[in-house]
Amino acid sequence: ADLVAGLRSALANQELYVVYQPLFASSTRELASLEALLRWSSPSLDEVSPGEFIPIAEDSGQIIELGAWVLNEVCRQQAVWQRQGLAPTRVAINVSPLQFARPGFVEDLRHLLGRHGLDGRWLELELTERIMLNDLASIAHKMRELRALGVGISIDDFGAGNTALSYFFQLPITTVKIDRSLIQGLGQAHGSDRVVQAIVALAHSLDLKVVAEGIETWAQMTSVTDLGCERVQGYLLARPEQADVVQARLSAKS
Ligand code: G
Ligand code: G
Ligand code: NA
Ligand code: MN
Repeated sequence: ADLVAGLRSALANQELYVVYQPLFASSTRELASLEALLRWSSPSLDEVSPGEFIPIAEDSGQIIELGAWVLNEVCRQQAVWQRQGLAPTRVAINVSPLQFARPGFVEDLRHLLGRHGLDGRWLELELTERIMLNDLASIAHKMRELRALGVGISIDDFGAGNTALSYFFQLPITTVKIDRSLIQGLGQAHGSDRVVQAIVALAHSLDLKVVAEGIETWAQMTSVTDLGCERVQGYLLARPEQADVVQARLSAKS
């Protein structure tokens, strides 16, 4: 299938939408924030997963347009929810390294926030270690500008790759999301408990919040809570949900 041509018409024909997966406080299980996840419902290809089309969009350069669409869509939705008087809740957005590397990235985001009348503190950007392909000084500069807008910055899929921890901790990040593969290894012989413990200790020494992602069992839930992860996310607790389902959660919270 020609996914590149498909993506081109997806943008034009409104085949893209965003779902939101809740994150919870591990101690109280209260809703803490949301992660926006892109979906593509193609009439000819059915549901194509982002795991499939994001890499293609990165190769073709379409990720810039797609990424801009997601940012706008999330800001629009946030503004709608806030106008309805729902409890303001932060939404995290996955950002491709190519999108983040663009010279106008922060300026564009500033304008977007202004256009939607949204305070930057209701947004968070999720970046992976692939961001390190860029020059560290320029990454740090952009991150400082984002923090000045109130925008949170999390490192996604942390522990999945082999970038030195020390690199990340020179950057003004706010949150570390521990990769699902480490969570799945908890409680097993030669498991990842000590690695998670070390990440949590380092993160807390730098005042960073820790999210355990990919929680699928109560055993994992208990482990990560005991290990000091303050936020949890995963199919056990909630799947990615359509905006109207999330809206009901927000109403219950207000
Ligand atoms: O939602 P799902 O588990 O199928 O996502 C698969 C991958 O696609 C994940 O790595 C996720 O971070 C990524 N992804 C989902 N939505 C977006 C998006 O809006 N932008 C980018 N750059 N990646 C996304
Ligand atoms: O790379 P990133 O962490 O952004 O990937 C997010 C993807 O992980 C989403 O597409 C989401 O559907 C998926 N996901 C969320 N929770 C779970 C879970 O508990 N188990 C698994 N296998 N995938 C999950
Ligand atoms: Na993510
Ligand atoms: Mn992740």
